[in-house]
Amino acid sequence: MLYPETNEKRSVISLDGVWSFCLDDGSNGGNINSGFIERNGEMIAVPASYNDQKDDLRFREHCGWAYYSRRFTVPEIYGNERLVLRFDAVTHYAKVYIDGKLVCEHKGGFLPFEIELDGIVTAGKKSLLQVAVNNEVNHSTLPVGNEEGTAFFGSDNAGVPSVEMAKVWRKKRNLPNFDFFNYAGINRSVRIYTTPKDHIDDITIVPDVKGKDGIVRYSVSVSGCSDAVVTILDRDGNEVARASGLEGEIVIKDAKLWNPYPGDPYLYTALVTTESDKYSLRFGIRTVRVEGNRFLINGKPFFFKGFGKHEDSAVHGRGFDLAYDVKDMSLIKWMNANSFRTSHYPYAEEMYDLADEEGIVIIDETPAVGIGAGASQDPYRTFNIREHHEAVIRDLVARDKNHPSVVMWSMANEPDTEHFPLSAREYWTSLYAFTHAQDPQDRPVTFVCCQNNYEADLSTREMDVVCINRYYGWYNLSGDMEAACYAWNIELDFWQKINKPLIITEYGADTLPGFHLTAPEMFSEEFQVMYYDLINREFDKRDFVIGEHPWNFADFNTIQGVYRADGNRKGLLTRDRRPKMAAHYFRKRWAEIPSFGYKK
Ligand code: BDP
Repeated sequence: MLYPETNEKRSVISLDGVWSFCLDDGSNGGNINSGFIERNGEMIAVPASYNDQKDDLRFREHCGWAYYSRRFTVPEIYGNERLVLRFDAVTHYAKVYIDGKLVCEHKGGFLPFEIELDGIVTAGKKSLLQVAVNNEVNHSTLPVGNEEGTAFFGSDNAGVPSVEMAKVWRKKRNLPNFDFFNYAGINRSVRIYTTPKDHIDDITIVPDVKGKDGIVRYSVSVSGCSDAVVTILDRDGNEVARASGLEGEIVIKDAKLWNPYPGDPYLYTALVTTESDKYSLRFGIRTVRVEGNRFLINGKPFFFKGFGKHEDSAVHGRGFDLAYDVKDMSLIKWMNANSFRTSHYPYAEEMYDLADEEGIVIIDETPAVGIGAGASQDPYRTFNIREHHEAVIRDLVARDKNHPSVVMWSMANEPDTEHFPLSAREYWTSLYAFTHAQDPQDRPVTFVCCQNNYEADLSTREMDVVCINRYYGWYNLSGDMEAACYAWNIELDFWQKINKPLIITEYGADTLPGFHLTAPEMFSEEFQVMYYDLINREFDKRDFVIGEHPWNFADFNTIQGVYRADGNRKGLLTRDRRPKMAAHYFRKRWAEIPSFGYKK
């Protein structure tokens, strides 16, 4: 799927701004009741989550439908163009109405969807756009919500079994099976873009390297056009190669490769023109491959220094904020990191563009978090998620396939693979094959595991790279770093025998900025540094540990509960991006660890 672009043939009309908004009172069920919306409408900013824009628990805790509404007019000059309405992300379920007519439904809160406006909107005439948004999470959504009545880290049940408690709750509520706030609404931009009627639908680029040359296999899908010319421009805009045809192979002599930070992330532009349309796509030439227990980028062993992150900031919630994205990129480089995982959902497309530009490597994750955790029945047989999971992977790959920064797909975070190991293995290995088949670049595929009984888990070892989240020294063996390092070594002995590359995708300790101790105990800044320093020394002894991603880049908001004071505090940075001592610790450590060749 192409990102909207303005050029000689196309233009973009932004529908971001202040919309009218109201929460459902349970009576409308996602259907548009214009009287209700008009009576209750109040101002809301788009894009942004609605939860923290108002000073009222009703917005924070809302569960169910909410309605957005605004009017727009497409300028008359676009009368002969194809018009497409694009939502970059609406969380988690959207019903889109134009002039009272339902024109689209979309499930999944983190990927774009589009509506062709031909026959629905007339240029020069005012239209009414209304969006019903549902934020419910359950056993058929990704991320997964709990249906049995237990909130993750929640404290509602005060001694009463939560199943009983659920019966007496008067209010419908979400019980997320994940540890980030269930921010909802129109979280990313809304636009109408124009293209000529005969147009380019999609472009796929598959780069390779042969000796000194770059090889670019491409395909262009079109509607109404019969041919395409692909011109490759270098960074300065000079033509370096050209081909015609809807698919083909282009050789770039003495190509410059896209290299991770602090190397040069060289980007070329593929300028695609047809009889009527034009689109320019930036891409990089690089290879990605797993060999033995190495992760090779451009044939060289790469070491992942970076983070699990979140899209999370004050007021915006999970709403798109370009300034935060630019700032985060700057901080990633400031800490001498080279990578991050889009934990626990696909991020805004603009972030991947920045990563391409800066040479920051991405592990691209779906929103499949919380599958089965704590479930009493086999989730792979009882949850209705497979079809949706495949749709999300298909759309994720279709959106992000051309980004050089994306080097691996993560199908999920922390599913249960321990209690129903055989059906888990069947689910994950078949989804692994499905994901590989979707990707024209055939990047490595994984999911992120967090099973205390890792020997019982039969799925993680089947992935291209073993990714594990572990909290020895925090949730278990709390504060006892000697025992934590011992436990790490027992586990690493196990993974060593599996003989695959391993990335520690999460480890961390909640830390209150400004809380200092001379003898480091939990929650102090000194403890966080000690925790990482002692554990990292153990990782350094193992060649197959090819990456360390402390959890988390920054403090973030989550569901309230006895484990959480003002959110999850495991950030190396505060929520407003100020460094804790551990940020300085990693900045120094990673300055001495090269992106390539750290582990031979
Ligand atoms: C991990 C989860 C992550 C949590 C983290 C924590 O993957 O989403 O925020 O634990 O508890 O298990 O801090």
